[in-house]
Amino acid sequence: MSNLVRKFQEYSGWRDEVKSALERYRDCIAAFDLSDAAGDQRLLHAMTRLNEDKLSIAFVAEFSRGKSELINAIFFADYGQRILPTSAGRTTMCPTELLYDETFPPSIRLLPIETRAEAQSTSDFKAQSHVWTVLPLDVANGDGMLEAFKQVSLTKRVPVDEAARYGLYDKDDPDMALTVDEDGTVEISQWRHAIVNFPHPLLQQGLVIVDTPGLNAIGTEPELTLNLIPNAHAVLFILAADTGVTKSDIDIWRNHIGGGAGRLAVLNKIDSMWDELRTPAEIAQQIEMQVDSVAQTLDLPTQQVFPISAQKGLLAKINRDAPLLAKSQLPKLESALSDELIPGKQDIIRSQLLTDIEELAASRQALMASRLRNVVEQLVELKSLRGKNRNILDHMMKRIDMEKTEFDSSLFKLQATRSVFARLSNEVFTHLGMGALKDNIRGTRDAMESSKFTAGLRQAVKNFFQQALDSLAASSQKTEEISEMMSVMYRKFSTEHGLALATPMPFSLDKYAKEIRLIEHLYHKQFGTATVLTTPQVVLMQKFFDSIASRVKQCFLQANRDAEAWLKVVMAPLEAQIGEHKLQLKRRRKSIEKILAATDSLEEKVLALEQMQFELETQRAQLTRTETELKAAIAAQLDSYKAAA
Ligand SMILES: Nc1nc2c(ncn2[C@@H]2O[C@H](COP(=O)(O)OP(=O)(O)OP(=O)(O)O)[C@@H](O)[C@H]2O)c(=O)[nH]1
Ligand SMILES: [Mg+2]
Repeated sequence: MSNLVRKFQEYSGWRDEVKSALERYRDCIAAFDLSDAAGDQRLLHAMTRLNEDKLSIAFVAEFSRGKSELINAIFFADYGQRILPTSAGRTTMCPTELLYDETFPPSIRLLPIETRAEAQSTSDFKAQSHVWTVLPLDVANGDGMLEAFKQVSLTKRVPVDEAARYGLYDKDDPDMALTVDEDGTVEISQWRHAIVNFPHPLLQQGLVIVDTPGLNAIGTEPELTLNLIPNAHAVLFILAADTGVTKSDIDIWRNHIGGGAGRLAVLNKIDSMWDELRTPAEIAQQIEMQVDSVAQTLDLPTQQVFPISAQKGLLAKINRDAPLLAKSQLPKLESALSDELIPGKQDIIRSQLLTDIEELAASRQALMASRLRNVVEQLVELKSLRGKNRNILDHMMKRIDMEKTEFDSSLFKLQATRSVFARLSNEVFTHLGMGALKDNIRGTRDAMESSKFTAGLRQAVKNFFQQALDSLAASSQKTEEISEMMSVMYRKFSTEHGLALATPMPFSLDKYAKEIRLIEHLYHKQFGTATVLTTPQVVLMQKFFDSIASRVKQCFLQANRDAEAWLKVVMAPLEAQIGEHKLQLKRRRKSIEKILAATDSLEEKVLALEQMQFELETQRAQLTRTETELKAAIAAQLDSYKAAA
């Protein structure tokens, strides 16, 4: 088993542990009657986070550098043959995602290239299953699988105009002109995107592999530029020892990858340097020199450039040839990949989970504490009645009634707050709502179409981003007003009626603003600042806008969901404590009534309360224990990284 596979399994194991600890905590909360809408939602959030946790690795390079071969070598050697097609020249023609979604049968889903003529991005099409061609995948049959995978390299010839319409042909590019046949056609990919649903053990555990086509596909497929590559947890950039670093390699590196966390450079095909007439030391030195030169060109430390032979690595794994596998240096890359990928990913999800849990736990503890306090107070009150006469009991009744009147008048004031709350909630959505965004998208498309000049086009896109950010800012202002108002209410009920309320659940739309700024940044990187764009570049820019619009739409949808969920629960702790307090007042009154009517003896009542106090204390201990266990499960280090940490 490779290092990568082992560590990935460890990571999945950690996730499973956290899931069961979370379930135990949820059961404990439910058993002690401590759940409420806000808490349930937090728990669901954390659970979904764990269930949908994906780790994605993208393989990016010019054509024929060995991306697909490397994927075969790292992940699919157990099948005893190549799974992804590889060959000299261009092979992978469309971006290919390998993943496993158990709600579908194993299959290859293919998006026809013709969809590029429409104003929708690949992500938009993902929700429209009828547009995709679905081929079943017989995973038991290796040859059948190989045949199905060949789809990703299918091409077809279309007239130049048609290719131009898809944004795949640039008349002004002399290199492209060379590809036109006598009959005026060019070769284009048959598919725009492929999603392989494949029950491979690692994919089942949430790994997503993205294979990309070389040859400028990155620049023409906005889905890659704006989504799959920037969002990948690790990106492997592949160069080949036999071609060295070419200008187009450097362009891809600079424009789409660059250094940073989870970005690794691979120098593939070192077997082309295994010259029998040289000593191993000489060969090693040559490889080292090439690594140095790659590191310098890419402006990376040499330790971040991995010399390997994907092909020999694959062969060695299939033939169980350990010396050859070591010589291919593939295991070193696999270790580095898992070290880059897994701890970083774990840290991210860990800190998100802790945020979810900290607040939930604090509010559950507060509820438990207020229950206990109520019982203790009641005990003190009753014990103070020992040996007291009827007059004093009457007086106590009056005091409780007075407290109730005061509380009711606070509740009455809360009504007014509720109506302001409803108004502000509506205002959040006038800015954040999908209607406003759709108008913005439509307006931008119209402006782009009618603008004759590059400057006009740029301005339209610029306005689009600005407007989207303004909407977010306006909604944020409203949610801040709501937060402020709720804080005032929380404080009022805490100080005036002794309710155990901390601060309202915080809320922010910042991460969406950040994401939109990132998309804008990627867009700028792609289109630079050239003052004049050629017609094909304009077509491409429109295609990009489709993807931009789709990603911003996703952002807004998520922001809407978050805001709705928050609005639903921000009142919940207050409501829960109000409920508790009302019940408490009622109980106190009733017990004095009973003592007055001599149906209950004071001592019996005291005993019952003492019993209740004991039970609540036991519950609190168990709640704390389950909570500590959950936090420990989240904080646990993976065995492989313990030594390092
Ligand atoms: N000698 C040698 N050949 C390799 C190695 N890795 C890949 N190749 C060969 O290089 C050719 C291209 O490999 P692919 O995996 O198809 O390259 P790719 O980067 O996926 O290329 P596209 O799909 O066209 O973008 C194939 O013939 C591979 O067998 C290697 O380590 N050594
Ligand atoms: Mg390929």
